[in-house]
Formats: sequence, structure tokens, C-alpha cells
Amino acid sequence: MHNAEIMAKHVLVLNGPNLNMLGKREPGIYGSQTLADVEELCRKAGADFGLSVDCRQSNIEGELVTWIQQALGTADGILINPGAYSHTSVAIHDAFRAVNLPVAEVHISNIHQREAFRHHSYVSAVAFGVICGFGTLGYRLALQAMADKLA
Ligand code: DHK
Repeated sequence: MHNAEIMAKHVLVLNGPNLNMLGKREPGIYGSQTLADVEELCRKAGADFGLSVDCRQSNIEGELVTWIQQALGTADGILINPGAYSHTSVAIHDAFRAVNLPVAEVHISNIHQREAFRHHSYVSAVAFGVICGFGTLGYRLALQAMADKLA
């Protein structure tokens, strides 16, 4: 194993509900890239910024909570696009508080330009930074910020 691999910080990249539909889902809002494209982009960005990246997606709130809990001791930081759970999930907020790892929050769309119910995120209060409105580029920008944070 190379030194760079031994030293690489490990980031868990989580995508929440309906993000498995990327590419097919409201392309005017979410664009034409698929989840596979986004995960590839994240692995590439991870390699560029010296991070190892583990990408997962779930439509199930409790599964996301379990993965966040399991990140304690196995990951150095978490990037999450919580999808609609951003706006509803105290459980995901509490899981982040419990593990106390650096969290970067990403939204593909500009949630502040959309319906009022999307303007508040329960995750933002436990994230060190939030990116929205830059499309899937936001994942790369967030991984760059995460690499800085973990350096
Ligand atoms: C994705 C979703 O699925 C929505 O529920 C959020 C977010 C916005 C996004 O822009 O990536 O409101």
C-alpha cells in the first residue's frame, strides 16, 4: 500500500431519498446526470483531493441514521445530500450530533429559490458548510472543503 493510501482520510458520501432517480427525475431542476455519474464524480474528486470515498444511497431514513452511526470510528467525515429528509428529519440531525463528525451538506438545486418548505434544513445546524444551487458540481466543491477541513 502506498503512503498516500495509508494517509487518505475517509469520507462517507450519503444520498437520501429519490436521488436514485437522478437523470430521470425533474431534469430541469436536478439535471441529466445519474446517481452513478454523481458517485463517479465523487470518487474522482476524492482522488484529486486525497480522500477515499464510500458512496451510498438510501430511500429509508433509518438506514441513513444507521450508516451515520456506523461512521463513528470508520470515517473521518460525512458528505450528505439528505434529499427531502433535510426538511423533516430530527433523527438524522440527532445522528449527526451523536457522532460529532465533520458534515458537509449538499443540495443540487437552490433550495432557497424553491417552495418555502425547502428553505429550512435540520442538517444545516450540524454541518460545517452547506452548498446548494451549483448542480452536481456542489459534491466536488464540498469534497474540496472536506479535504481542507480534515487536513
Ligand atoms: C434534493 C431533494 O430530493 C429535495 O427533496 C430537496 C435536494 C432538494 C437537492 O436539491 O439536491 O428539497
